[in-house]
Amino acid sequence: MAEFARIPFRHPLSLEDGAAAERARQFADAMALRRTVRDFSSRPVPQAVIEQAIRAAGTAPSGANQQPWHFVAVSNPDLKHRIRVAAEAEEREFYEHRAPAEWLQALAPLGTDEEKPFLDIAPWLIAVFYERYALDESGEKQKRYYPHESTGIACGLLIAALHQAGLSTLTHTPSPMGFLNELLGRPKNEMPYLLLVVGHAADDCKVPDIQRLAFAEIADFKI
Ligand code: IYR
Repeated sequence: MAEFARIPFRHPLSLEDGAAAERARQFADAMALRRTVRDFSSRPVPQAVIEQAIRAAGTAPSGANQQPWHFVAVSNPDLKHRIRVAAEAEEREFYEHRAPAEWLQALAPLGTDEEKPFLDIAPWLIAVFYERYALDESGEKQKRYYPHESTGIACGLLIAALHQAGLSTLTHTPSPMGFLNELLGRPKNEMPYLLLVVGHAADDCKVPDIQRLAFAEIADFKI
């Protein structure tokens, strides 16, 4: 394949070092206030907010620029309910049979169980799919490079975009999630990556009293 033409690029911001550090600090401070929530309000969220957040997600870097992701945003109450019923069936299997004791022990402090009322209550569910492979015009499989990493990065941007728009999320991963292909009409070259629950945190929302690792524990500098 021919190489892409090259076009000039300039970062839209040109900051003095001090201003850069200050903006970086402000962003980190804002993200530090993000919490995963399980208690959602049913307060509606305009579709335009979800659209713009997905637009931000779609700017993620991806292997060979293949952009191997697809987002299905669901606000339809019947469809949300069908997702809930299918997710709870998988979760019941998980909690009662599939999960190893060690995994259940790790989850115990979070108090999660197979009941997923938030799938009905939250105004939006965003199902994120990654392409395992693509199909060209002749139906031949085309390889996708780093689809998990690419889609994971896109999800990080999505979560950050929603947080800064005043919304809360829950990164929900019912397993297996194959039912999402069926309910949402996605082809079988796409695998569900996660189900992001999106909305306003409930007024009486509570979150576990957990801490993030100290900075020194997550980073080293070699200068
Ligand atoms: N998918 C299950 C179990 C679960 C797994 C992890 I890892 C969590 O951090 C939380 C829950 C559920 O959603 O309940």
